[in-house]
Amino acid sequence: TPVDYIIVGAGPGGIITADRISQAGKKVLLLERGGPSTWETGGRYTAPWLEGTDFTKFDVPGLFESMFTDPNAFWWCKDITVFAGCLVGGGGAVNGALYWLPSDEDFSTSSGWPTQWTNHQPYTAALKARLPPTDAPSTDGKRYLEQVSNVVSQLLIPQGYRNVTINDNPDDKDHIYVHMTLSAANAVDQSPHTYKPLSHAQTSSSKWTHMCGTSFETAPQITGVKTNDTSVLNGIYPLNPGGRVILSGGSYGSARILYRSGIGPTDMIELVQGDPVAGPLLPPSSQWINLPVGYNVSDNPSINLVFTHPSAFLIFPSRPVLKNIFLSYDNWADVFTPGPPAADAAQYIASQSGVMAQASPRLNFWQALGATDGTTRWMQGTARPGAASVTTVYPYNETQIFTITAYLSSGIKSRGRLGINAALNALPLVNPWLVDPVDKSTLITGLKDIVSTLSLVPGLTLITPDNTTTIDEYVDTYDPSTMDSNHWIGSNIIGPQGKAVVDVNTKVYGTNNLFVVDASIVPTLPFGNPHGLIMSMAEQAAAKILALAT
Ligand code: 6FA
Ligand code: ABL
Repeated sequence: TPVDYIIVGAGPGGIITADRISQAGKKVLLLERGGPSTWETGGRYTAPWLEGTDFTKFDVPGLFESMFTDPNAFWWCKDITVFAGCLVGGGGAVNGALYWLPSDEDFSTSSGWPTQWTNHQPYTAALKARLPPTDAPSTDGKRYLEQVSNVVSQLLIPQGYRNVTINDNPDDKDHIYVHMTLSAANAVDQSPHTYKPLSHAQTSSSKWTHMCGTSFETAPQITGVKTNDTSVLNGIYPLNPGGRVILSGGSYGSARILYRSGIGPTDMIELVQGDPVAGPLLPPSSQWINLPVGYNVSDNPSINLVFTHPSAFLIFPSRPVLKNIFLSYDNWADVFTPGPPAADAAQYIASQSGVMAQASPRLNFWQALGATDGTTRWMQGTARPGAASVTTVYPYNETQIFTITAYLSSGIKSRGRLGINAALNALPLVNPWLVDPVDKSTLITGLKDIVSTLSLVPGLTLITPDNTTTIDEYVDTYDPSTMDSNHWIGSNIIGPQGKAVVDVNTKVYGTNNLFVVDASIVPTLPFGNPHGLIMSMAEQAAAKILALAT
């Protein structure tokens, strides 16, 4: 049966939008191409040590690093070449859950938002009420595995850094450091799943699994969404008269749906035309809508510094390290299997407290960096025990390594382009990292600042880069594919007609009833990891869409 709204994609953008629109009494269908994730959504995939409990892999924050090491990684979209979550919750179900409420600057006109968006506070307050942040996610209020925090704060304090609770005042962020911050005091509810669109009586027949919104029927007036569902006529889910479609497929996913529907740059639509399945579904070329879908893309460039310190960063101190047998034994490699020591596992299962109640990061910090072109850039640092890779001439002990990831955030000028290839896989076409020379020189300045007080911390050694490589050389030769921060925005940028893809109400230019609400409309990167901003944006977008006359 036809519905008022079809929302395509159940990530942080889609879940919140579906929830708020269904709360307003509209009939909403939420289509998600992936399968379930958390227990509550029907997911059952879990670590052996959690068998018999109600905790899936996607419920337990401490399993985060195993997202990258598990050979059965069904949650990553197989047709997108960068990390993207294809399951209920989208990236929000598989990410590190670092959670920063947006600052006023993040939603300012100087950050590219239309004036009508700058009053974000009521929406951010609604988000905060629904998903309260905490910097002590373990339910017993204690912080675990804090050696990295202690060492890194010794590095930062002499540089003038202060310890604050960032989500109490997101505008105060220069030279601050904060503890690992997640949403919700209950460590299980750390994802946008706490918005439960299905729990509202008004929501009907949401489809959560294995649906794929591919293209629309008859733009500019969309009458339905074509899917791969063979149980409905021609795979088409129809809209009521006056109904609307909202794309929330993520920066890559939503762009691809638009190309497949004849919306975007001609070169991308021509690739669709060449595909034997998708080509015949395109509207005639006279109806294509030429918009800069995939341009204006931004992602934080991130550079890892790896250190050692004689405090052991054993993830599980109660378990002896099997030296010489499996050197990286304690670099999160064992959280999934064999799992934490019995006491830590029991503690988590009984009360969601302890080491497993947090993802790997322990400390975050921010600094404003003046730049030679007059535009201030911000740098975020994230410190965590362990390392994804180490390149060094020094001997080192694997149980004593930790990583600071330095991200360039607000103020970035570099832009790239994303799109599809002939196989219709989505991928970066032009890398967005450090294209602007001042972005690059500013990040280098920031990295040098981080290590400027190294000699003040007894026992602390920078091992990657080592003393055969300067910071400048290290950045110059850094593999761009490992600079990816997974924070893609901008492919369906909001803004004025002629320059942007969506208008002030998130409606796609040239269409009557097609909207986009996900990371792709965000014009510039916020100061921190983006899903807090994306969720506040979805709160605001839902209100704007509902306020539009049909
Ligand atoms: N952001 C943070 O704020 N903090 C973090 O710690 C953090 N960590 C990570 C991280 O560790 C990884 C590995 C990744 C990949 C991202 C991280 N991020 C973090 C970024 C954050 O997760 C993303 O910015 C955020 O999830 C973007 O939200 P969106 O709603 O814009 O998009 P998603 O990709 O999350 O969701 C799209 C959904 O649509 C997916 O469920 C997908 O399966 C579905 N979909 C796509 N195409 C579809 C189609 N054709 N039909 C039906 N469904 C479709
Ligand atoms: C984020 O916002 C980033 O998108 C992730 O890349 C980051 O996690 C999390 N937050 C946590 O800070 C890192 C992992 O810690 C690494 O082990 C992994 O190699 C990397 O993501 C892959 O991008």
